[in-house]
Amino acid sequence: MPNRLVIASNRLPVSTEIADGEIVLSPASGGVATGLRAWHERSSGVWVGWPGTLTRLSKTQRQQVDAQLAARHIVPVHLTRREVREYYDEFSNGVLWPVFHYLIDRLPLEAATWESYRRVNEHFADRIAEQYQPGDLIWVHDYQLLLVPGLLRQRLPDARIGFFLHIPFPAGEVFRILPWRRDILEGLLGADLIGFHTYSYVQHFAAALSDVSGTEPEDDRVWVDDRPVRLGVFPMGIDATAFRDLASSADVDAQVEMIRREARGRRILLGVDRLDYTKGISRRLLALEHLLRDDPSFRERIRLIQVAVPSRDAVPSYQELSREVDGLIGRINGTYGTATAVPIHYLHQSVTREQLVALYRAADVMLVTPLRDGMNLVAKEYVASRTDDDGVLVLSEFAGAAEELHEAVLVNAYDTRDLAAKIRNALDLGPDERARRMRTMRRRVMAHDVHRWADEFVRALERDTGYEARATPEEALKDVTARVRTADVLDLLLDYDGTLVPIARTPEQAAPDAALRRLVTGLAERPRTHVHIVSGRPRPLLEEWLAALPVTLWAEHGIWVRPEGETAWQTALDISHLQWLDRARALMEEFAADTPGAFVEEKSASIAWHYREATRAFGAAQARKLRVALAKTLSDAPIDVLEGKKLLEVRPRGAGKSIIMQWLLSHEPAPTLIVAFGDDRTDEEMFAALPPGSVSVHIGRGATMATHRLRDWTATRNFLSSLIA
Ligand code: ADQ
Repeated sequence: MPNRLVIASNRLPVSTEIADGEIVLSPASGGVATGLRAWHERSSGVWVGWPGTLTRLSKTQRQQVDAQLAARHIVPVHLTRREVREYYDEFSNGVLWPVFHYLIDRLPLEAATWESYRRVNEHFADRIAEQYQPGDLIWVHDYQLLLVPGLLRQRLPDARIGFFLHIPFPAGEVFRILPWRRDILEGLLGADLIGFHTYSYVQHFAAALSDVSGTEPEDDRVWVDDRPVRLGVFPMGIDATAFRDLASSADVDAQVEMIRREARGRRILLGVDRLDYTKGISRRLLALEHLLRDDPSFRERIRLIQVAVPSRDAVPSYQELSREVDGLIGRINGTYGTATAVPIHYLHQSVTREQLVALYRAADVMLVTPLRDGMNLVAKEYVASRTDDDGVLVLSEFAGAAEELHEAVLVNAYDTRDLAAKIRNALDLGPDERARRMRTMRRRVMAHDVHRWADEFVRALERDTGYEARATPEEALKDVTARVRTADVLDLLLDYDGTLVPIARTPEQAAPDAALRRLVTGLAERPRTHVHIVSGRPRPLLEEWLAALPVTLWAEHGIWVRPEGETAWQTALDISHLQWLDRARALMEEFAADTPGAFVEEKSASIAWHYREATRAFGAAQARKLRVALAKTLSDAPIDVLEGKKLLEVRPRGAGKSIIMQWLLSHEPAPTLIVAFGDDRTDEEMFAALPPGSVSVHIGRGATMATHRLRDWTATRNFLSSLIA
């Protein structure tokens, strides 16, 4: 039995019409609707969305609509006219759409409708939360609902939430323009899985996170506190078999025949788009104009059929575009038409699926030339319909589909000259070459269809979030408490920063508070218990903070030890050969001077190069170079070069928190139980060296070899307090 799937999208998979006073719901034919319908039905879940403006309907009619929707497991989010204008027209389509498609000059000077956008996203989150049952998977769609995952996370902390973006995620530099950039990222990070059409969009999203919120994604995930948010590539497909089958139907055959006859020997170019300024229709027309002007023979040889579905008529820039396209077509037809034919046949309307497939099959060259497009399904529909292995696809480099359809004739859709040249190339391709390219693309489109897309996303969402750590969760520490109670000699190894106190920006902020001092003293006063504070900090600081407490102090990751009851520090490692330090320092300082934000930190027997304040990519690149330079310069020295969080460290070979174990086992009384706590890479070295039967506790998220895990430093303190009681 699959999990129930709760789908949320701005529009619903049905459209509402009134025929003879009766309400009729008919299935919508869009790609998303087709892809998800199967899951919607199979999982007996619900679909939450806006049913369109129903204010023209009477109250009884609206109740009828709601009842019919309910029968189809659809939950409507009704919006007022004003909400539709502000949330949908002005904000989603007037602000987000152009920015996500890199058309930032289309941004209105002032967009005051963010509040409305947020409120409607809240309506959606409320409706979804009402429907939610434990175990459900929630799948939220697209740019109209960017805040919904975060709003849902507040309402349903444990829900499994997925989000898919159907449009491009723009480069970080472009995304940053949005005044609400932080809110948007936070909204998205409410999800467990965020899906994009292409890998480039994932990279852009990762860069935006790093630039805007300083969150650093690792490979395919980013951590929000201790919750991983996975980022995935799910290129959307089409209902490929439906297109293939329709393409070979007799009805379509007849229509193809008609379209070709009507073209009277001219080669047919085809454009099929929503009338949207991202689709590159105007430049496509200009390219055609170049062809007709530069080579008059084309006037008798080609015809463009341009189908444009009216779209978003309420948004002013769409009205402008409509006028622009009308004007261009008028000019070109007026100039290059003859008494019997015009070069452009323009249909400003929606056509049926059958007519669409007939056009695809009749077209010698399909022009898919958006300036930006998340994926572009028209390109795939054309390929799936060409069961005759003929036809050429001219495809914009800036469509997500270009990352999959390499055999298309790829074009820079901004460059009208390039476009004209590529149309010529396309017309010149021989039949064998056309067949070879089309066959390869068709195999891909048939295999990666919309059903596979939906299945893969839902499966990924279902899968465990990949908490790759082997540590058992917090509750399991109860067994440890019992073992601690009965231990003859207990040694507690406590890392300091991140384990007992939160990670702080400055050393002053990391100083121990009174409660911590009491806690550590209490632990040390337990019978047969030895407490070790094991830190990477230098000796003077630890002394200042903790010297008065009855504990053993370890500084610089175990290089120095100050045993309980003594005042002098001893070295736990031979550090009399530190001649390499000067060379390491010189190199690190040179790199720091060349890398704004980077700095060198020196301790008594080690030296580190920090780059957390440097520009992200530059800092990382410089660190890679420095690593190579260090390895070369210090090849003869007894050292290790370690990589930490935004730092490179050089230290004596063999140094590290693992040293502590040799010391413990060679000093009386030897422990019968060791329990070690830590939060970072240096603590993993300590865990690795623990004798069998010891307990290791990792604090926080992320991969670890520890046997147990605690949520954060407060949980560590609570647990330690329970050992005293
Ligand atoms: P759209 O911008 O709508 O989708 P696209 O992917 O091309 O762009 O889908 C358009 C759909 O409308 C196609 O299925 C097409 O057949 C249909 N269509 C277009 N013109 C038509 C006409 N005149 N008559 C009938 N049908 C017509 C958004 C993103 C895309 C992304 C999809 C899916 O902008 O980049 O591919 O979502 O994620």
